[in-house]
Amino acid sequence: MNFLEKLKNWQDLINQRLERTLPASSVQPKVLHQAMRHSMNAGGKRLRPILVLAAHDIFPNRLDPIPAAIALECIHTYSLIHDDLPAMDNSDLRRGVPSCHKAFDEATAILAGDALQPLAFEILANSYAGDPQLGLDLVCMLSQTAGSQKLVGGQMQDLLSEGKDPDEQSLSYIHSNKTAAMIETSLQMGFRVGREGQNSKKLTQIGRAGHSLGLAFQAVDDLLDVTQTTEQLGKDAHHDCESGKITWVSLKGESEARLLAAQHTENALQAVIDLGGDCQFLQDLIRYMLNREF
Ligand code: GRG
Repeated sequence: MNFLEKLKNWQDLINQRLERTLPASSVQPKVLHQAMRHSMNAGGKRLRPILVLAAHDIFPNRLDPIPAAIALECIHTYSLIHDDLPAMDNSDLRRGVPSCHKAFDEATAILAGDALQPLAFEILANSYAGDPQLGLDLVCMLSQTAGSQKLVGGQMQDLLSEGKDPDEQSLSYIHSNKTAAMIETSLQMGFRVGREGQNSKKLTQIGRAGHSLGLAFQAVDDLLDVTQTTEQLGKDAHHDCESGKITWVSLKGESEARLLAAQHTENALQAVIDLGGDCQFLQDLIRYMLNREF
């Protein structure tokens, strides 16, 4: 199977498992479950769950990495729903469809995001109950990454920096915590489920790869915001510059941002190769993420 076929297979697998895991739209309160499903099923790229599967695949074992992958997607999707709210980024479009508060209303969107968070931890606790230490480690990894010093902290600093003169230190903090932390944790959680998961040196090493990949991902995201159309992105294009956000492009310009994306990608690739194991798919995925168009 070539890279694109395997990628598509995994996306389908993740979507099927998400379908089975999310409460049905017919369960009370129906509107809440419809809102959760609206955002979850709107066609995200599923990059973070695929990174979980790719990291598990380096030293695979018989344990199932998909619950860890789905838990990450729940946290990621909640963060997108809340990010789109008028009090935050105020975006009307997400994943090619009206954002959750536009399709429903603000209160429902807040609650849909809220409900996806405990769901992530319930999935981990239930699915890895047979190996309690693994379950606890995964819960710790994901809760730290979703918390006030990573995802939420990065988002706070992003809001605080809006309209201010761009400065490199704030930008690094925002990108490291708002974006790279979730990508780093995706790789670490997938790796933790796998055969070498208790090797702390390798776990740190794959975290390094994830950090570099996350910074590359954000530099590409900043570039796509200025080079692509709203139709191509499935979310509002030119949103960053219009809302006065600091990005690599506003700070350094397009060609420097491109260089940065390539350098971080190279660092991620090297860190992955140094792990040993079968990392071909992950290497292909890292290159694919550099060249993505949406
Ligand atoms: C509300 C706590 C909280 C955090 C919000 C996700 C987020 C943090 C903000 C969205 C804006 C943004 C530029 C975030 C950086 C990470 C990023 C590019 C997210 C979008 O990820 P993709 O492109 O989205 O993987 P899909 O829809 O494909 O899953």
